[in-house]
Parts: sequence; structure tokens; C-alpha cells
Amino acid sequence: MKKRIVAGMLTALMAVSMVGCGGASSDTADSGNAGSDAGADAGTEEAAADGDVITVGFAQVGHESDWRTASTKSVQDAFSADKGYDLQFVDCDNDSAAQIEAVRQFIQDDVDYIVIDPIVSTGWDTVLTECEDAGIPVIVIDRTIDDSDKYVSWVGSEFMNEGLAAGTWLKDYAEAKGISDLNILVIEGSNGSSAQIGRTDGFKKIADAEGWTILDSQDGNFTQDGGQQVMESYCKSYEGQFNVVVCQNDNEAFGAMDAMTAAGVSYGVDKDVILISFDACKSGLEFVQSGDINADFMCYPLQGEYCADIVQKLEAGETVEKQTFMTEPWYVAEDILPSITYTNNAGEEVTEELVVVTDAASQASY
Ligand code: GYE
Repeated sequence: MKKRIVAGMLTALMAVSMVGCGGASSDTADSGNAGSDAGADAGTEEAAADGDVITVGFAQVGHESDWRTASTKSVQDAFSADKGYDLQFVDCDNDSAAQIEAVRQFIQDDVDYIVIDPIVSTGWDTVLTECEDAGIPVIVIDRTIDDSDKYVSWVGSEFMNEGLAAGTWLKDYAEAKGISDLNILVIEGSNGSSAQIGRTDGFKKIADAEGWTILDSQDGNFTQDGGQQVMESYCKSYEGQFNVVVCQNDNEAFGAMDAMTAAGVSYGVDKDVILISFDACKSGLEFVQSGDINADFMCYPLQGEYCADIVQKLEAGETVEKQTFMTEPWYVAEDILPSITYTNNAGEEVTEELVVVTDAASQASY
């Protein structure tokens, strides 16, 4: 369908309100999506019926993690041919320059909509201006773009809150276990991504307030190999000096576990090292359930239907939200803290339940 929304109209379509959006509680992930499913299906059936195909270009980060695999599948399912879409998918393999090029190619190909999961959070204004000039609405998913607002809508997670929650959990957990001295190693996600920036800053805020020692913080690139390599080097440089490892995603944690096992360091419940992770993918939660990972802060990747819903609203000339946040549970291995209370990035004091992982919870995850 070549129904074009010109640049001026784009601005008018941008809504400024921020909404909390149900997206991913432990066993309601599917029902959280149900509303979007219905909305997207109704509109696309109509599009398919009059023979119009909506072309969507998607510039995906890469294929570095279980999270990413689930994200890709979610977008491919939401923009499938039988729903009336032609999806042009580009795996940018974590290369920012290639991602900008992919967006420029979508402009040349005259797609109807562009979806971007930005590898890094800056450097976007020029190419987004080009999209705007071409009258192609841009939808951003997952990671944020922080130096331009020339996109119609963003849907994703509040990474700073994930980091704040991880730090607060560690504070309360150490207190409950009577551990007073915390010596922490961090394996960060890909440098410059908003996921890495938010998780790092949120955790550091609590660490600074508590006076914890962060011995080191290095980039593991959100991959299992990266996590393993950084942890191998940590085990040599900080032998016997650390009792907490924070991995900014599950795949890094899997690599770090292998490296610690090889170095004779134990991790998990009541072991040498408290292990914290983010994402809460299925394999991650299985390790929480077995007590190898102490806590895992969920990041919800199934944003495809939200995205399709935004496209359908734009097709119908409706206003869309500028920002939609996923809601995500925090998972733990032990039943010793029912909840944590912290001040979130919006300055509100929130109390969030901690979910002890069961078979049902791990199997319901992505
Ligand atoms: O945590 C990690 C992935 O951007 C939130 O990217 C996403 C992160 C996710 O590779 O596993």
C-alpha cells in the first residue's frame, strides 16, 4: 500500500503521552499481547482483502542473543505475508554503519514503514531526517534513539529501571544473607547501546549510594563468547577478590558460568559468587530455577504485534503513543525476599514483587 504520510502529518500523528503497557508478566505474556493481536489482525485482513500489501523495512541489531532471536521472530510473525505485509528484514550484525545504510536502502526502495532497533543510541538525526523528508514513518523498537525525535513511536523497556532493580535486589539480598562486603565485576552489554547504558547507570547509582566496590566493568558484547572471554580474564586478574558478577544479559551469563567453572569458582545460591543477569529468556530462567543464577531481570522482546498495531493505527489515520513501555517481572532463585522497593527513573517509589522461578515460569518464557 502506497498510502503516504507526509512529514508534516507525521508530526501531527505523534502523541506525547507516556503510557505503561502490559507486556510481559511471568505467565500473562500472551494475554498481554492479545489486544495488539486483535487490532493488527482486523486491519491487515482489510489491507489483504483489497489486495494492498504494506511494505515494512526492519533494520535489526543482529543475532547476538536468545533475546534477539525471539525479537526477530516476533517481528517476522507480526509482519507476515499472510497478514498482508512484505517485510524486508536486514540483520545488521551489530554494525552501526551497516544499520544506517540499511535504512537508506529502505528509503531508496520506497517502503511504507521503517522499523529500527538501534544498535547505538546516537548518530541518528541525519538519516531520520531523510526518512521524514521521504515521508516514511519510522517506528523504533527496543533500544532508544537519544539524539533525535524524528520517529513516530517507540516501544521497549526502561533499561535504567532494570539496573536500579538489580542493584536494589542485591542490597536487600546481601542484607538478608548477612553479606556485608560486596566486590563486584560487571560484564556490560554492547557499548553505546541504550540497554547497556541504562543497566550500567541504574546499577551504578545503587552501588555508589551503598559504597560497593565495582572492581571492573567491561564490554561482553551481549554474546556468550564475549561473556566467557571477559570472565576468563576477570578470573585471572581478580582471583579470590570478587563475590558478585553482574552480566547484562543471559548469554553473557552462560559464558561467564563456563569461565568460572573452568577457573574453579562456584556461583549461584550460597556459593562463592552471587550471579545476576538480565533478559530472563527460557534458558536463563532454567538456570535461576537450578540456583546457578541468583536473580534475572526480565526484558521482554516480543514487540512485533505492538509494532504492527502502530502500523495499523497509522494506516487508519489514528494517533499513536510516542512511547510504550513493557512491564516486566523480576525473577529470583530463593524465596527470601517477597519484593523490592526502589525509586525508578521517573522518580516514583515502586514496590515490585520478586517471582521465584518454577517450571511454569521458565517454560512460559521466550
Ligand atoms: O538484553 C540482549 C540483546 O537490546 C534489550 O540486546 C536488548 C538487548 C538484550 O542482545 O540480550
